[in-house]
Amino acid sequence: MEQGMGMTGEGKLRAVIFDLDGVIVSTDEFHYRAWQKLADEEGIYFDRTINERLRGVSRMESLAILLESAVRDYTEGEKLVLAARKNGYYRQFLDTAVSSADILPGVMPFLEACKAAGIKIAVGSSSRNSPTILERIGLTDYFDATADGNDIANSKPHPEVFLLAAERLGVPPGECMVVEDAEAGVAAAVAAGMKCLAVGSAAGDPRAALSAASLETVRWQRCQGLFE
Ligand code: B16
Ligand code: MG
Repeated sequence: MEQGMGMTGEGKLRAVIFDLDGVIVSTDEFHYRAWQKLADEEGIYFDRTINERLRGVSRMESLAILLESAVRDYTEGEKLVLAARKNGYYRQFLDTAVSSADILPGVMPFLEACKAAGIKIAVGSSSRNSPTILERIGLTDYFDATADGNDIANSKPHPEVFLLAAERLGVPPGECMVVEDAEAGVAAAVAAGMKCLAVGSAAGDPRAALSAASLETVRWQRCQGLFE
């Protein structure tokens, strides 16, 4: 069940910015498997609990978290090689295992309802693989704007990717809502001056204006209510 905090907003809801991995598509599982494979090969302890800290943060920052459990130091050059290896494993999953069947439950009806209501939609993702993922799931050109890891200098929890998405939509931050599955993403949304709907792993985050297990149980009208 969705739970709201009844926060008062500054304007109308005019745009929704969606995180990609873990919100629109279940690629978060493939990130996990790729990091786990790398960690196993390197003899570094890694598990799903540590993996939760990687949600929404950049590739190199994710590697730094993984290397906290390493028994030796890695040079900057070695780190770049490890990150490239992990990305290679991840891209194998993208190329062979990801399709529109991996779009998460409730996503397409929610997106369609936003479009029908005249609410603009964008993607705001830390991932540099975002264009490939959108192509794999058949949603290239579906959104009014996209901003991703290729466009920004600062990854979530910095607000840059959401502010850029809002700018590309031409909508002020106070009239945008972000949908996120990561702690870092909820923090980024709040730092951008946007309300946040937390789903999946982030559901229940006290900084979010609304939480739900998935988009399946949320109607956009409920989100609009946060802005009235
Ligand atoms: P890449 P999001 C994030 O995407 C993932 O949640 C995070 O696990 C990943 O490390 C990051 O993208 C960078 O991804 O290695 O593909 O550039 O959740 O912001 O859509
Ligand atoms: Mg995510």
